Amino acid sequence: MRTDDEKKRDSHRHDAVAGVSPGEMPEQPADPDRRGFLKRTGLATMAAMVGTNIPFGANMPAGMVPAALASQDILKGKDGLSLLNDRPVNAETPPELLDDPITPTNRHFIRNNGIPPENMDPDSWMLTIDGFVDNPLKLSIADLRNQFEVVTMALALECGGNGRAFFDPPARGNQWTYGAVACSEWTGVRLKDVLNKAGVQSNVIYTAHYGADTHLSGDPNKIPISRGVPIAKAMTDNVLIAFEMNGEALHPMNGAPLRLVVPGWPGSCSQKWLTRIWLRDQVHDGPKMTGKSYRVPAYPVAPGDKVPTEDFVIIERMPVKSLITYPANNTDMTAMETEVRGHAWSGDRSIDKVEITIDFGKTWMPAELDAPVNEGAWQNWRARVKFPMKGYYEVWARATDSAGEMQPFAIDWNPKGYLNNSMHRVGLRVG
Ligand SMILES: Nc1nc2c(c(=O)[nH]1)N[C@H]1C(S)=C(S)[C@@H](COP(=O)(O)O)O[C@H]1N2
Ligand SMILES: [Mo]
Repeated sequence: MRTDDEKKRDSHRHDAVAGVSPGEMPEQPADPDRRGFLKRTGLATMAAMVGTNIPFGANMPAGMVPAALASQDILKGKDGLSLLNDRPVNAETPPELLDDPITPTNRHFIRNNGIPPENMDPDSWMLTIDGFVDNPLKLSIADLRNQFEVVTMALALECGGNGRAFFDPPARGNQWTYGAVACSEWTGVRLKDVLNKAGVQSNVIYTAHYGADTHLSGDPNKIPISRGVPIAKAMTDNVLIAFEMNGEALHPMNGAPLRLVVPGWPGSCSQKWLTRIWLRDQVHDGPKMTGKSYRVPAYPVAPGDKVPTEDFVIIERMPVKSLITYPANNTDMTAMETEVRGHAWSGDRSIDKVEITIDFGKTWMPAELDAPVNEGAWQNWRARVKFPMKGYYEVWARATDSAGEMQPFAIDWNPKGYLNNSMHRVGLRVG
């Protein structure tokens, strides 16, 4: 039995967790071992771990993890990401740290809806393929490697809510700025090949994806997220069931040991900690598929408009967008010229051109643009700019895709703050 005092301290602890209302908090912490460890850890040990004494340590609620340690631990194997939330973990990458043509694992953002599983053992991991298939399959990761062609592709993943922070009126949810996007190199097997082996029946219209992460509430009957895609998308060549990221095992926060990678569509389609793909004869209706989740109004709305739920449609491809990764915003530079570079992408399409301006959009110059290394990868671009005199400049970039769609200057507002593909602006003090 816990004493009242302990209960009070526990509820205090819950109140202190960012982004989760106390009502949503589990009765039991998700990671009892770690909690137990910290409970047994005295103030002195905690002080040693943070590297100095903790003057108000006696006031710390029972079981509280010092925030400085929590983020180090959560962001282990990541470098320079900003933590938006620690329960669930959400972290984005500042644009200037996304400068590499292929995003290293330590710079790949994290977007969790629930609590990652404790067991991520690749040797015992099993993937089930079932529903309307001729031969339901149960495959280990070794089976996937042995029975199907293993491919490596650079694939762009962007959260549907990337850029939400710039909506006005604001939209609730993670306040992503620019960095919930990445293009790492993924190794795995084509989803299409696995589905063909299972034998997709003619009535299948949608996939349904399941992972091993658990609901924030701690309720084992609830799952944090289960999304799917139309079967035609699932059968394209660049949708992978991946077991390696940049030539190594997946990072635990990026879905180890097995995940889907569905490039060009909202990141939420790319189920992490993947355990099951269920083939359905209806549009999937799992958590975060229905209501207003990952949906936008079927028609343009004015900022602040209330839109009835039945007028929302599921987001499919992500819109044309670009990012300036060099120089960083707010750079003081002595030289009167610089290279400007970044990436551009558009779901299921390629980029035709990227243009930049240094005069607030009066004149635009084309950037040099690379072809994608494969379908589904972002495209790298660069330009040389000369500044006519000392002063403050903004570099803006805008991409146009193969269907002729161009990034807008201003946000196309929607109630949940998805799909912000407005131009990226970088401010520089020159000379
Ligand atoms: N099982 C599971 N898969 C998931 C999620 C999740 O919470 N649980 N989040 C999704 C969302 S919303 C995004 S944007 C991507 C993010 O992938 P990343 O964390 O590897 O960057 O994972 C998707 N897959
Ligand atoms: Mo997402």
